[in-house]
Amino acid sequence: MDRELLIEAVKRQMPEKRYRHVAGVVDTAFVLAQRYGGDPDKAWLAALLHDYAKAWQTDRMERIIREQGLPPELLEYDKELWHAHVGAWAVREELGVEDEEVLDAVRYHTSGRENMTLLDRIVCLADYMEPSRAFPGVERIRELAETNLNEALVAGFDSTIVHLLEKGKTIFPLTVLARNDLVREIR
Ligand code: DGI
Ligand code: FE
Ligand code: FE
Ligand code: FE
Repeated sequence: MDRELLIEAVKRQMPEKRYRHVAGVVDTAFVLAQRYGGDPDKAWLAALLHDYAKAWQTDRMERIIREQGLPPELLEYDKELWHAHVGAWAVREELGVEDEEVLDAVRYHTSGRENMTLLDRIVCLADYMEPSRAFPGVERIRELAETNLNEALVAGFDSTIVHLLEKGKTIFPLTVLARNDLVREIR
């Protein structure tokens, strides 16, 4: 599918405001790919698709998780985690995306995972720091991202984990594994 058609397909899934975030992630991921030696075409595509299912109804996502063999333990954790896995399933199903690296970057963009690929890291970090993001600590993440991909990403996961702790929420195990893994790599 050509780029214009993909963009139109993504726009149809979400309100305009959410698409502005997606466009910010696309630009940021492209810059990060150039800075850190990632594949700019894959970064573009994974970033465009990363929130494909973000605005889908909760019951639709739940049904897909149950019926399409996605990890059932997702249902025991925050609903905010679901769109990443459902999105990876959906872009294969609906848009014919078969590139496993791109699908993984979509699938793990929220939680992270152990042994994140460079593409996983680029998309996840771009999602944290794209220009329209505003949360405590985002400036620090942008600064770190100038020179150190892994340190910036740890700062991102740390901010999410702190936020979840403050709200008394559960933490999906992959997020802890992702963070530990990156901390060990930095040392
Ligand atoms: O989809 P976006 O809003 O662009 O960003 P995202 O997919 O990174 O984040 C979705 C939200 O998921 C984020 O605000 C925090 C929330 N969340 C809930 N439980 C967890 C979690 N995020 C992570 N990484 N780990 C969790 O266990
Ligand atoms: Fe997301
Ligand atoms: Fe994220
Ligand atoms: Fe996002």
